[in-house]
Amino acid sequence: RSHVACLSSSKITLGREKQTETPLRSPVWSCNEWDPLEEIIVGRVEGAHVPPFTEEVQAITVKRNWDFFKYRGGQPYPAAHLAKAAAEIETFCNILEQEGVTVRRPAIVDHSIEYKTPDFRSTGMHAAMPRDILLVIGDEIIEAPMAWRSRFFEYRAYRPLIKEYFQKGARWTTAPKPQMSDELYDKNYPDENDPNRHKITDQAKFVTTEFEPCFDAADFMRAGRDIFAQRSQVTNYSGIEWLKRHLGDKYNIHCLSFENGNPMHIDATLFIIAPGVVLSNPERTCHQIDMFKKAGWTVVYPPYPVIPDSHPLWMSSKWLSMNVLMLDTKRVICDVDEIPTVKMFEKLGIKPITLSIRHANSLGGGFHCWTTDIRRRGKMESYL
Ligand code: ABU
Repeated sequence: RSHVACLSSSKITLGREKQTETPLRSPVWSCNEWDPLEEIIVGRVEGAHVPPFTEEVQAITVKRNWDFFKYRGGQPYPAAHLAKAAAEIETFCNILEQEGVTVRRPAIVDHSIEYKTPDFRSTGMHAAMPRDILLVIGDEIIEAPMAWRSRFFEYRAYRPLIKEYFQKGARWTTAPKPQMSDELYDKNYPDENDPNRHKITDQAKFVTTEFEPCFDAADFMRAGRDIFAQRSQVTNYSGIEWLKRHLGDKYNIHCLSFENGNPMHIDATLFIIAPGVVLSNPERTCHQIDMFKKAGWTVVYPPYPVIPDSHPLWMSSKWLSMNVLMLDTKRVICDVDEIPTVKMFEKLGIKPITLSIRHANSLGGGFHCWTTDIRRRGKMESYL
């Protein structure tokens, strides 16, 4: 297999004399969003809790949902809604397995427990969106530091899997944990409904400050040695800089910006579906789109989403329609009801495998957010 390039050996020294040479082949290998998918982690609905309504949560939520967060913060999401979401995610897992993908799941943990650090107190949220927290670059799993206090301990749900992958040869890094003290947040940040929000984000002002590095993994879109990042409400410049220095000269981190008053996670804004083919959200103009065009890439503007206003999306925009999962360059998992998007893929010669995870969408993510790649067959290449 092509990821033989990541074969490594570890020398284990036991006491003074004993030395064993153990050849390791990482079970983790994923370089981009489109190589043939072999193994994936799918998030969990079980135990999902509404995060406390802190400034970082308020900054990204629309006013009509504020009462929901104010009254339910720290409590479980509505049970009937969660039951439907759980059934959808089970179906999603079954479809992935039918398509030949090994599916792994995070542990069930209790997100209701209140925790207190020297800097803050909070309850947890969920282990629904592995894409937000785990960034796989080649054979390395990087645990993102996150930026929400309610997500500080989210990594715990993934540790049984990560330890297993580590024991089998994967590299494992935890980015520096932020203190998440008050200095990380702008308490006076204008809310999502402020007509000046676009101008504010254009001036690179976000609810998170540069007090310390923070980032969510979902603010990075991988194309081999080219990785596209955005400064967002949860990813700051020092977080991007940390990743850049950590990965070193072999990788190019391209920092992009968009016309978007509420950036949080790049994968419903810019999505690379094949070598040199990028979906660019038509409502969120990419200021650097010429970079792709000059490099000969095809830029595709996906159609507007059709999800009705009446459907609750507590944590995201409707653009989850373009938050798809590529099984390879010829098969994509996308929403059965997003007919214009389905047709776009058919036109591109990509077979849509469709289902609905609408109730699961309400927790903040589409198929890409609900998963993280563990293994795709392919090589680490440069595309720009
Ligand atoms: N967490 C992905 C959602 C991003 C968005 O709605 O733009």
